[in-house]
Amino acid sequence: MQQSLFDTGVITLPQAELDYRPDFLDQCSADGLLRCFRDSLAWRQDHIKLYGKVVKIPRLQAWYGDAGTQYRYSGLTLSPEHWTAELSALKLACEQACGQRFNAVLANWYRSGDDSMGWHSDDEPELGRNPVIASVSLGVCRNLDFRHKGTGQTHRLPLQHGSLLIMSGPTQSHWQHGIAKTRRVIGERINLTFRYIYC
Ligand SMILES: O=C(O)CCC(=O)C(=O)O
Repeated sequence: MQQSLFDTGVITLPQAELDYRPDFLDQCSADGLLRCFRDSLAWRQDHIKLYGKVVKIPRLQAWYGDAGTQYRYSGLTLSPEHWTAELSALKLACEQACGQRFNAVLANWYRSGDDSMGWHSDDEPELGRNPVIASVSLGVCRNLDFRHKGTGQTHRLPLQHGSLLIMSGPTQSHWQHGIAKTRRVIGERINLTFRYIYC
């Protein structure tokens, strides 16, 4: 796995557009938002069917958005909770950073190194072609791994507390991404991916 500990700004990978901003939020705001989201979002333990068996997804998640935005994956459909003041403010900051409107956010809470997210692309039809995804990370640093769908090339990007990663252009068509389990990490992490859902 190719790894750069110091990726910042535009990350050059073939058929991807990635812009990583480690200092998007200052320490104090990032600490406050981590506490606020952990304590106040409508966290749910969802289940999916995997090889015919119903299993817990290995993290908690929450879906917020405008009326009518739904999140569908692996046979699961989430209806949106109403925006909170803190989520709306963070959405606005992401919109300003990306020059793009968002109308929904998926929040994931990785309670420890045992929680993870499997390889996938954010390529559901309701995201449209070449979606812009703004990904804010809070809490312990976890590695986001990328794998090219054609060549198998990989890249590892550690996502720091308070950082913003913007994925855009053809990234979702050509790459998968995921968060592997780790024995190293004991702390928690919350990630928020702001999206625009066509509904
Ligand atoms: O936790 C992360 O950084 C990844 C989240 C993600 O892949 C997603 O929400 O689709």
